[in-house]
Order: sequence, then C-alpha cells, then structure tokens
Amino acid sequence: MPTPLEQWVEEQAQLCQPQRIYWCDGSEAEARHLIQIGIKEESINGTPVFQELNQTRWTGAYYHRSHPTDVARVEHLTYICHPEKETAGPNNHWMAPAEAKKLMTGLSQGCMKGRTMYVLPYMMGHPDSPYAKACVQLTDVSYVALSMRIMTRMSQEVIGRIGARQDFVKGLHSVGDFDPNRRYIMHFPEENFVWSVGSGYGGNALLGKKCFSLRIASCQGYREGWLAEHMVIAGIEDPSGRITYVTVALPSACGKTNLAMLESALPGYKVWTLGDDIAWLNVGEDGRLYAINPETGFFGVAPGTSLKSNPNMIRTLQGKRFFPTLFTNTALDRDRNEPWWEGLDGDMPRHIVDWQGKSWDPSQGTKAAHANSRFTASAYNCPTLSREFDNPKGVPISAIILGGRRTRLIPLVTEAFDWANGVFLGARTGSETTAAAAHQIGALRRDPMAMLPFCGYNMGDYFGHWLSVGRRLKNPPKFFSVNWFRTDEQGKFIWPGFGENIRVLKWMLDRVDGKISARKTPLGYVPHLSDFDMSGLNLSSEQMQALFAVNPQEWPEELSDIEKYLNQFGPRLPQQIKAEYAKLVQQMGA
Ligand code: GTP
Ligand code: SPV
Ligand code: MN
Repeated sequence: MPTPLEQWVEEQAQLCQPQRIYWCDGSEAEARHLIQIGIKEESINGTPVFQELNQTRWTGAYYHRSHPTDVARVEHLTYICHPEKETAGPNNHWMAPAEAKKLMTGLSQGCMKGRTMYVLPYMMGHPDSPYAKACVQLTDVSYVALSMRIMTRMSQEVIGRIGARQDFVKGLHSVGDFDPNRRYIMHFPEENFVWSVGSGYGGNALLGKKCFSLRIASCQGYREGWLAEHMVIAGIEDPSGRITYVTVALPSACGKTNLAMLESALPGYKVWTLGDDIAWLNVGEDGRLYAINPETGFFGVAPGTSLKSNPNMIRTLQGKRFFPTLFTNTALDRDRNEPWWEGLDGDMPRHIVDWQGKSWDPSQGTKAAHANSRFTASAYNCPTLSREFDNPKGVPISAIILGGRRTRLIPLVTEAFDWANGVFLGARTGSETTAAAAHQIGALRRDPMAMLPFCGYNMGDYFGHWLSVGRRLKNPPKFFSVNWFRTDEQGKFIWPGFGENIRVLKWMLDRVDGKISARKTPLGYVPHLSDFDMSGLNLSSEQMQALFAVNPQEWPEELSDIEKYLNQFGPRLPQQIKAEYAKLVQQMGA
C-alpha cells in the first residue's frame, strides 16, 4: 500500500509527466551531485542552471542566472484561495479554490516533460520543536532543490515522520515555460497546499518560505493562537554580557538582513543572529512571547552588501561549513570568476559581465547586478549565529520593532504607549516600495507589520489576532517603531544606519529595563537627546532634532491615508484599532 505521501507524489507525477522522479535526502553528497546536474544537464533560457565560481575566494559558491522576466516576487499573480473571498480580505488577490485548481491543472499538464521531478522532504523549524512543521515540495529545477537545502532542514527522516499522515504541508512547483502570462502562485490554506507555476524566483518558488511559512502559516496561526511574521530574530548582548531578544519587522529590502547580523559601532554591544526574514511567535508556558525561526538560511539582497555595511554577511558568504552558497542575478568579475555587485568592497573589476550575461560598460548608466539580485547562504556559515539558534523552544522576546522606509514624517525611533497602541503602530505603518517585488519602485503604500504581501487572510482579522495574543501574555514585549530612511532637504539619509543602528537598539534596551524616561509625542515616546548615545558620531543637534521631529501640521495627508486604508476592512477592523486611530487624530490636533 502506498503511503499518502507516495500517492500524492504519484498523482502529481501523472499530471506533470516528468522523465524521472528523484527523492532527495538533503545530504551534502547529494548537493554536490545536484550542482553538477545544474552545470551539465539543466538549463534556463539556454544558460546552464549553475556556473562554478572561484572556489579559492568563495568556497562552495555557484552562480545562477534566472530567466530575465523572472527576477522578483509577483504580487499581482499571487492568490489566496479560501472558499470565501472575505476570508482573504482586501489585502489579497482571491480566486475560488475550484477555479484556481482548474487553471493550475491546465498549466501543469505535462509541464515537467523531459525534466526531473525532485521530491524535497523538509522541516520548517527544528525537528524537536513543538512548533515545527513537516513539509514536502516537488520541483523541476536543481536550483530550487539546492536553495531549499540551504533554507530548510531537509532530510529523509521527514518522510518517516510524515508516515501515514495526510496533513503534511504540500508544495507543487514547476518553472513551466517562464511565460509571465502563465505564471501563478496559488495558496490553498484549508489544505496546507501551495501550487506555483512559471517562476524560479525565491519567494515564488521556494515554497517553504513566504508561501508556507508566512501566507499559509499565518492562517494556521490564526486558527491555533500563534503568529507567523516577516521578522528578524536577534539577541542583543550588552556590556555586562546579558542578552535581550528582539524581533524586527521591516518590509522587503528595508534592512532586516543588515540588522540581523549588525556589527556594533558601540563598544561592548554585540548582536547575535537567529533569523533575518521569518519568525513564528508563540505564547510560552510561562506567559512570555517566544520566537523561532523556521528557516536555516538567508536569501538576502546582494547590492549594497559589503564589509562596511554588513561585514558578517560577507563572512557568511565566504563561510565553509555548509555547502553550497548561491548567487542569483548578481554581476560577475570575468577575470577572477567572482560575484560582483554595486557597493561591494574593493576596486571595480576591469571586466564585468552584467546579470543578463552581457559585457557591462559603466558609462551606459545601467546597473551591472540586478537591484534584486540575491545570495542564498546557510545560517550555519554565519559567524554571529546565536547559540540558541537550534533551541526548539525558541527565545523569549522583550521588544517588537516595526518599521518602514519613510523619507518624511516618521522619527528614527518611537516607543508605543502599550500593546494596543503597538498593534495600531504596526497597522498604520507605510513604506516606500523596493525592487523585491515586480511593481513601481519608491511608491508609498501601507504595509502593516511588513506583512502586506504575506498575510494569508483578512488583515482586519489579523489586527484582531495580534490584540488577542497580547491579552494572553503575562509580560508583554514593548513595541517600537524605527525608520532609518528619513532624508534632509538634499534628499540624503540623515541617519548613518547599519552598524550605527545599535545606538537605537541600546536606547530600546534601556527603556525595556526601565532605566530611562522618554519624551511623549502623539506618535509615542521618543528619546530625550541626553539619553541617546551619540559618542563617536558626528551629527549636529539640528540633524538629531530632525530625526526625532513630529510636526502635527505635516500629518493631515498621512492621517487620511491611514484612515482610508483601515476603512477597507469595514466591520472586521477591531474597535480598539479604531479607537487608537481616533486618539492619534485628536493628539495631532487634526
Ligand atoms: P527581504 O530579504 O527582501 O525581506 O529584505 P531585508 O529587510 O532583509 O532587506 P536588506 O537588509 O537586505 O535590505 C537591503 C536594503 O536596505 C539595501 O538597499 C540597504 O542599503 C538598505 N539598508 C539596510 N540597512 C540600512 C540602514 O541602516 N540605513 C539605510 N539608509 N539603508 C539600509
Ligand atoms: C522578500 O521579498 O521579502 C524576501 C525575498 O525576503 S523572497 O523570499 O523572494 O520573498
Ligand atoms: Mn522578506
């Protein structure tokens, strides 16, 4: 008798008609074999799936060039297929499950002809964690199989763990013919099932990541009383050696990876990395909020990454413990056969090949690396990995930090008045869009808790869920907002950011520990400048004031945009959030 898993794989194979089926065991030997298959046997758009890079300087590094139309998440082609449209909410594209399945069946018929179907058994979360989930993804490209080996805990043991169960998380992925008109990312939360065709790009194709660990998992969390969030998890060690754990939600390409492994500009402080993208938050037996990272790797933005901005990521990328490290759509230094991108340290190489494989001439004004070019690297190669990383219980969280990319209005840091005010702070957060998704870049949009593209159900209910989790906590974390991106009249960032962000974290720790008071504004508490550690940093007092300024006369437009956004949720918007909005309006004197 076949198991439900074997039966499911067989049914998908009948639909997709691969030439062969390959069950992966997640071993390093297998990874080395799949790299060779990617180099010698598989291609995308006429280019081999992998190209070996200079192994002396970049151990275990391989290069992947995607199809040129397939370089980012596609929010407009991403659907949540609940039986009721209302459950998906105004924050999601919706299709009825039966209609979506019909469409996807048509697109999947024979889509793996002549290709290999890889069966990837993996865990999201440490296998010993009560919060971990057993999953299986099918895919038809070695790049996705290897990326999943880096990003998840892939092993044959997962198959035994699933055994005769039907309720494992399922993902069916095919790159299809890369035609953007035949590209869809469909989610079926009732069945723990993701079906993705037509894209090989990370967030569209690594189905354990955004598709399961955020969109589907957020629905599971809503039903079961926990939260799946687009958050960093980090430990901040103070000079006494004490470590305080925080989570940080920032929209895509707004600084999570940088913050997760920040190298402190203040002596005595150190940041320990637990995760750079996804956190699952549970109420522990002691009534505290605990966070685990379901992932084991970083799928991070390459441009701008350097020894100056993020030295620990450069060290991770050159790390040797875990094989392999992948680079996607960066440029290449042709002479040294190394990855290259704008902002990387050192002199500009003499011969650069751009992300599309063409010889690059800087005078043409184009970028050599795609703005959303990324690396895939194991957390086990990260020199700042926390010793709690594999703790199945996770770490207790003392502060929840929320932010966005705002050139105006939003101070460098504020602290919410209480939990409900913190949830409202998250709900009203706006951010300017980035290259992480295919859309206009730099447009302001509301991105509550950095979850707009990732919340798998109605965000009105999501705000209510956050409020209800707060009611179950004995010692709730404080909420803070951050904004590294405020600009001056010349359009320059006022705050130096990166390693200097430790100063903001230090202020938060002092607030969590009740060591200092703060100044009340309509948006929350901001630092007294005398409490904010500026030692060794050259910012004028005008600049500091500009960073923390809250000017009510600049707020009417923002307030009406927030109101318009929140009103979309109609009766599903919690009363408490409406009350917080009314309070803000009143305090702004609007
Ligand atoms: P995803 O992986 O897309 O979820 O995003 P992420 O939040 O991890 O993005 P990442 O940390 O890779 O952000 C990259 C972008 O943020 C680059 O453009 C960086 O230059 C910019 N960035 C990160 N930290 C700072 C900072 O402190 N100040 C400024 N000005 N820019 C920053
Ligand atoms: C993001 O866009 O937020 C990412 C990259 O972290 S992806 O996994 O592609 O979604
Ligand atoms: Mn992300």
